[in-house]
Amino acid sequence: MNILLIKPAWYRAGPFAHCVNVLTGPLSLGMLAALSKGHDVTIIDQDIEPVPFSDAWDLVGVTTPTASAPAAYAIADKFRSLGVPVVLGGIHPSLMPEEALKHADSVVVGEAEPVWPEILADFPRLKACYRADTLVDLDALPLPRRDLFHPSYRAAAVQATRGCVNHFRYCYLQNVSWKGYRQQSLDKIYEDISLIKEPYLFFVDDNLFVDKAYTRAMAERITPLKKFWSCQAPMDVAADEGFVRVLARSGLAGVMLGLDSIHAPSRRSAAKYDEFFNLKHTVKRLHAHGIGVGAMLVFGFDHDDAEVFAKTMDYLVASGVDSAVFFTLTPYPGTPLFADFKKEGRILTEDWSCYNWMHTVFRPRRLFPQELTARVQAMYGQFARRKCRKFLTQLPFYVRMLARSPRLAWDLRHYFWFQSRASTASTFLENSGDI
Ligand code: B12
Repeated sequence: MNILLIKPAWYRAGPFAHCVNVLTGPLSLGMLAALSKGHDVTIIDQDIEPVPFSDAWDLVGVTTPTASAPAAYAIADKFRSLGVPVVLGGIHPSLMPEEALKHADSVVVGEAEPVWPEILADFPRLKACYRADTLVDLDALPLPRRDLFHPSYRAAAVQATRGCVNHFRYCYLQNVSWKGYRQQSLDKIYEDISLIKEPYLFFVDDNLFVDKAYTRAMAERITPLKKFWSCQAPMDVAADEGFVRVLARSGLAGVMLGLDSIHAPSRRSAAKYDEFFNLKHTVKRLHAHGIGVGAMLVFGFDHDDAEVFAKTMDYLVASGVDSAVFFTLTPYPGTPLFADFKKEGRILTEDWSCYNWMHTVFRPRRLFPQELTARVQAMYGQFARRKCRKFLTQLPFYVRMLARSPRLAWDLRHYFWFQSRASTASTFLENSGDI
């Protein structure tokens, strides 16, 4: 069979329009390709190349989270009008299978691995819905077909674990049957990484730090492979200096810390009860080992008012973080947060393309919707300006980074020197007719 797998575009729009390189290839599609032994598979990332619409394909599979669902549906509709059957999968179709089915011949709910072989066997008589009822054993999976990815990606996506133990009210994972936490054996992850040519890895794990003993053993195991890697991390990642040393030795180059909010009532409302570690101390410890630190902040919780922005900025700048991303709280369908807002009549739009953490899609308690969007986007410019002024205080870290690896320091210069996205963001808001 001639199978086409597609990741719809999202990079080319909004505040990320300036991104010249898509960071990593779509791991889900690499996995589907690996499960399609004996078939001809093509993977297309619409951020990099146009979708080859034609009736020459036997089967099309499209992956999508919520924000690119309308784009995925448009692609699916076009192929179906050409008579090519389409299977939709990924986070959004898994959460909204009935909606997705309006645009597909078949929808996969949950992890693809248990059902994809069945789909290929059933073809052309596909069932409307395939549900993965069993949790995938990560060691039983084939290695993803990264060789089918476009060569322009800057880093390779890797996944050591799946699932999570947290219960954040804005995360989709807590209610789904494939939430269960699983680890890949150290042998398997070593084998996977040893075959990767790129020097940089991005761990896409839902939460790589659920079991720190595992993470430590994994880091020790991959150290000889001499890769550089980054990942998202919780606030307590640097609580144990020995752990940080092992991570740095294994090539950890940067972490994005999921702070969410510096405002305790807001963190509590997200059911984020983790102890809020001193950010300055965390940054200092990570920097001492040459590890860059980014912070991820979310605004729009019910306790957030106009003052939280300035307080957050002061806190961030004082902490010495290298970069930061600022998000508008986004109630994804399938989360308790969405259910609550819906019940309260606070959802402003169900145009999923706006569910990208950049728009305000609900009515905040203590801010106007447009005000929340504008204030969040303004944080980028403010952070860049304040950080520039603080540059000299961070010089020792850059020097250490350079000593650790001149190549790493050069390749990550944009990350560490942080480019302002303010101008792009404001153009985006002007053009988007913000809701
Ligand atoms: C890597 C990543 C990114 C990368 C994507 C790189 C790439 N080339 O794909 C980048 C940084 C670009 C990114 C951006 C964003 N992301 Co993101 N990202 C992730 C992350 C960490 C990993 C995704 C991944 O590769 N997983 C590993 C694969 C194997 O799992 P999977 O994708 O779930 O696929 C499995 C199943 O879903 C299914 N499946 C998937 N696709 C298909 C297709 C078919 C046909 C079939 C049959 C089955 C199937 O089978 C797969 C194997 O079991 C996830 C969290 C996570 N751990 O999953 C968040 C996540 C997907 N991102 C999320 C968000 C919110 C965003 C942003 C909106 C945030 C932002 N403003 O920056 C943007 C917008 C993205 C968009 N397309 O619109 C949310 C999505 C929530 C939602 N309801 O949509 C997630 C789930 C994080 C979270 N917990 O909230 N992201």
